[in-house]
Formats: sequence, structure tokens, C-alpha cells
Amino acid sequence: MSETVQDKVDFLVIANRLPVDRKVDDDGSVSWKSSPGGLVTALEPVMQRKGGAWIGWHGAPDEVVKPFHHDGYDIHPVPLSAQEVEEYYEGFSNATLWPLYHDCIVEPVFHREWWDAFQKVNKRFAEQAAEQAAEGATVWVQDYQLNLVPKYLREMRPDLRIGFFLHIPFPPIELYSRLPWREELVEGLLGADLIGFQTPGAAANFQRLARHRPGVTAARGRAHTPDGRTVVIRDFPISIDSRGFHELATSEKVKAEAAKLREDLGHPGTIIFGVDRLDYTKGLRQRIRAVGELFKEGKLDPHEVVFLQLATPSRERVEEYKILRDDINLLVGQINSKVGSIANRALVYRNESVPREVLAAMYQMADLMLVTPVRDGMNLVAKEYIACRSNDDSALVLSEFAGAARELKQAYMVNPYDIDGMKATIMKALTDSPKIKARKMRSMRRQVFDKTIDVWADNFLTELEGQ
Ligand code: GDG
Repeated sequence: MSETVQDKVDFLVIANRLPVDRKVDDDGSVSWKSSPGGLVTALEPVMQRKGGAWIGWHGAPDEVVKPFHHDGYDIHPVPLSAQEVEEYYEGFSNATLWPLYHDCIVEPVFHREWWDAFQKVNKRFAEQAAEQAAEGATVWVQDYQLNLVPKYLREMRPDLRIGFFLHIPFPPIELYSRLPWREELVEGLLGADLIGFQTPGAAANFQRLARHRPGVTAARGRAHTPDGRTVVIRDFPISIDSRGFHELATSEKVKAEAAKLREDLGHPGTIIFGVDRLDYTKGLRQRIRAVGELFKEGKLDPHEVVFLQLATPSRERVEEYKILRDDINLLVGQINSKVGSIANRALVYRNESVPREVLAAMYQMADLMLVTPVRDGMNLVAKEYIACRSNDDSALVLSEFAGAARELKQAYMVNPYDIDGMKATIMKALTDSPKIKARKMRSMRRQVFDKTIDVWADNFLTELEGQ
């Protein structure tokens, strides 16, 4: 395959961020490294097969970066000014849509300037795609930051097949209706041929909303638009590269890392683990409170049990995230000052991001995994734990408000708002017989190894291209 950027391509992915990170070497030379997430792993082979391109922001405000070829496909960086990052990304995407789509856990902020920037940037992404797409190409738009792209792109290039996948939940109509620009956003999505959601519930919420548009009829997963098009509305639960994670977690290097980590934690009999972006949707406050109380009440012994919570820094310039960071620091301090000792902390809290190998080691060594979001589109952490942890004497405590709860039915389910209920379930998960736990783990493993990220991508693209 040629190393130069192609004029037109048959397959395009549009996402807020590119799948690569810039690396500046000591001599000042610039190179790009794949940022290996599940999405990139799933889509790379498809793009290579079809000769595709990825359109997205490169991460540096006020900088224009030329298109380049990377690992078998083209990269088209979309420039954003510092003000656009503030208004389109931190503002409208992460302080308006993110809380609104997560059931208004925190109050969404509505600013007209943010909305203007959101439209402008979405148009820029659409224009870039319209330029790069060959006649009849397939374009796959990712996530809420690009909610308006399907409509803009359809107007520019009616010949394209346009798919949209929403990685986060879609709220009920009563909450969605608060949005001053609700009509425009629904229209935005209806520009697609296929709109994918994480769960049937999210798809149903959108279908109900679409039905309210003048001239639109929508039923049984299909919306018919006034311009005579049919839009398919369906759930496609996302997954992970299960085998990749499993191989990594069972490699000698990662096993050694796990042994070292366990030693660093003072060789506890039981390790409870949680890992999340530091986000108010992830239920960290409730989870830490529940485990803290179990320690304080003596139901968990800090000489025996350690709770390791990793919270990856996220969206640190958005106000609500600053508040959350301070709250969690305080809560952790309060718990550790009452239980355990300096040498023997009950709660080990790390507000940092770790390399993939270290994360795999943590999954591998965790006897009990806590995944307790108050709202989550899917939650990949739950699936990653199941793929990585090879010991059958293990348990996953999972929030019923995570999309993953629909598939990982054998998990110990909790309502994260019910602190007492969560405490009781954690104790049950720790004390159930090895036989019960093994049965649950095996059943969840079957699910996670059966329904992988490739299956997700194949299902979506087959539906989109087969129409
Ligand atoms: C959105 C939706 C949906 C976390 N800390 C580290 C690290 N991670 C990785 C995990 C996992 C990913 O980040 C987090 O994925 P989640 O699915 O849990 O959550 P969101 O970031 O909110 O993702 C969500 C997802 O999109 C996909 O559609 O499931 O519902 O909200 O992969 O492993 N990775 C490394 N170090 C860390 O410290 N290397």
C-alpha cells in the first residue's frame, strides 16, 4: 500500500480525536504513535482492507497539522482553536451534552456561544469528510461530540452511506426536552442511515423522540424521514479485544508486575479493585463511601483486605470535575485517617493514569472488582476484568445502570445509590462459595470472549452497508 495520502477513500471514520498521539523526540523530530484503544484495534483492519481514513482532532489547539499516512491508513487532522476547544469540547460536549445524556446527574449548562461553536466545529468535520470520501463511500461517525455531522454530511454528499454510533446513554424524552437545541440535534442524527446505541433502551428513547419530529414516522427500529429515507435505529453493544487483553494479562511480564504490585500493597489476602476515569458518572463517591463504611464497621479487616482505586485524570478544566477531584481526595483522607495505619492503608487511591500492562496486572490480581457507575453507556472496565482475570475465585460487582449489566447478567448487581445494599452485595461477593463464583465467572467469560469488539464492528458495518 502506498505511503502517500490518498485523494479519495471508500471508508472513513470521524471521531473527535485521532487514533494517534504526537511524540516529539529529543532532536525535535515529530512522530505519531498509535494510541491503542478498543476502537482503533477494531477499526484498523477494516480501514486497511478498504483503504480508509480517520478524521479527528490531533490534540493541540491552534495548530494546523498536514494529513499523513499511518500504519496502512490515512490521517486527516482537523484544527481547533483554543477557544473552540473551550466552547465546542469542554463546553457543549462535556458540560452540556455529557451530563444531559447521563440523566442530568449534574446540571447541564446551556450557553448559546457554546452551541454556535458546536455547530461550527461539526460543520468543519463534515466538510473534511465530504472532501475525502469517494463516490458512495461508507462513513462512520463516532459519538456525541459529532452529533450534527450526519445531517451536515448528508446535505453535502447525499451519495454516502452514513453510520453514527453513540458511545454514551441516550436519555428519556422528559430529560432530553430541556435542551434548547433539541430539534437540531435530533435532525442531526437523522441525517444518518444507521444510528447505533449501546442498549435497546437508549435506541427506544431516541425512536420515541424521532417520532415527535414533524413528518417523521418511527416504529420497530426504523424511522422514515420526510425526504423519503429510512433510518435504522438499533443497539450494538460495544465490547473489547478480549483475546488481546487475556494474552497481555497472562504474559510473564504482566504476571511479574502483578506479583510486584501485590507485594507493594503488603501482600493482602484480598484485593478489591476499581478503575475509572475520574468522572461523576462512575459512582466513585458512593463506592468509596460503601467500602469505607465496611472497614469502619470492622466487616473488612485492613490487615487482610486492601481496596485499590485508580482514578484516571479526566476533563480537568471542566468545573464539575474539579469539584469531584477535591471531594474524592477528602473522602479518601477521612477513611484512611480512621482505619488502617500508615504502614497498612485500607484504601490505596491513585489519581493517575497507568500503562496498559500495569492495568492488566491490576485486573489480574484483583479478587473483587467494583464497577458501580450511576450511569454508563456500556463500561468496558467490567469486560476487561472478565477477560484478564483467570482465577475462578473472583467476583464482579456491577451497577445495574451500566450498559454492560444487560450482558454480564451473572455479575453481583447493585444499585449504587443504595449504599447499604451495595455493602451487603460486596460482602456476599466476598463470601459466596468458590463454586458459585466460578460458575458466574465462567458464564461471563463465555459472553466476553464470544462478543468481542470485532463482532461489534462487523455487525454495525454489515447493517450499514447491507442496507
Ligand atoms: C465511553 C462510555 C463506553 C482507564 N484508566 C486507564 C485506562 N483506562 C481505560 C480502560 C477502558 C477505558 O479507559 C474506559 O472505558 P469505559 O467504557 O469504562 O468508560 P468511558 O471512558 O467513559 O467510555 C462508556 C465506552 O465509551 C466505549 O463505548 O463503554 O460507557 O462512557 O478501556 O481500560 N487505560 C490505561 N491506563 C489507565 O490508567 N492504559
